[in-house]
Amino acid sequence: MALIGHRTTLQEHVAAGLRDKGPSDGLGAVIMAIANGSRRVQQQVQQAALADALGTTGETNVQGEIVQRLDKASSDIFVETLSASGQVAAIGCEEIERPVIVEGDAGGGFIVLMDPLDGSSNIDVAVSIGSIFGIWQKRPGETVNDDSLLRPGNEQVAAAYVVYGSSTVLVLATKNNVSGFTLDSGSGDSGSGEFALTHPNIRIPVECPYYSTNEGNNKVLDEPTQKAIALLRNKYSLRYVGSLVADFHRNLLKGGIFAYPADQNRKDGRLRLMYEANPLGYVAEQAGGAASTGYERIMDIVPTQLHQRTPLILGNKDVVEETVAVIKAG
Ligand code: P6P
Repeated sequence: MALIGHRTTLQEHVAAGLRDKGPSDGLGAVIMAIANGSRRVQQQVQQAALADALGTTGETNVQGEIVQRLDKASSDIFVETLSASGQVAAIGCEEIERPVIVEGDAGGGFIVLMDPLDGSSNIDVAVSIGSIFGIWQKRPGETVNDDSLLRPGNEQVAAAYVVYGSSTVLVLATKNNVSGFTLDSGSGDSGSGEFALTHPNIRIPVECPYYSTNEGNNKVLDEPTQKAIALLRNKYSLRYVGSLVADFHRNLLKGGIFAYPADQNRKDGRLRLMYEANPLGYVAEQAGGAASTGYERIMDIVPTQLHQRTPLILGNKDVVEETVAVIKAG
């Protein structure tokens, strides 16, 4: 039996929440395109896990092909669903070097930057992975080109991520609202295939039990950053699965801070500004949290390259601010 029962669906939430929002009217279609794509990606992620079991026969081409295919397959799925929405003018994607410009009148008023499958290397150890989306509104009358995608995060109109874990949860952030929807995939035909509202009005908790960072990098951090991480280590419990969406989702719901600072080997940090830090920074801020490079607000960065990287300190606002203060103090 479908588990939806009386729960609000994503479709209903979007229809009610975005109705008569003027230029955002098409935003609902963009969000549903993300939802429809993530339903298909979730199925592929499950199959990949099964294929990986087959892969234990040592046929690395199956496992390698599946994972490689899965990154590209996820990208293809979301490019397809977003383009078909009729509301997207251009798409930037971690898997695609150049922006996808949706030609002709098929293109709409929105620009989407995405990491279609972040952390796919974790599939073969069954660790949660995710998809991340930042959504901007095309400038009025603009004919989009590659530079149209280089917008600061503070101009986003919405952001979303999907975590493919013990359940599949789509978290949607619009102005002053962050809500989570769980996919009722069921088994076989039993699931409704709908995303049901399970986490209404998410606010990142004031308490901060967790910090998430790769402690293996500590030796290559500069001294001020080492000092900041030491303070986190002394105060909080370490929770780090090495999958950005999973680490962020736990911290968003339970309270916590995620830190991937720059280091000697990664002068600009490891994570990507446009389709990781900006969207998750938007979600964090709309839920009462914060996102910083350690020196400035992530969403104030004026991007120069589609795939540029950034240090990222993300989560509970007070703890982000304390951490930034220690780094800045030198
Ligand atoms: P490290 C996954 O490959 C990823 O891009 C993020 O999801 C994750 O937060 C980070 O890299 C983990 O990096 O260096 O700790 O393995």
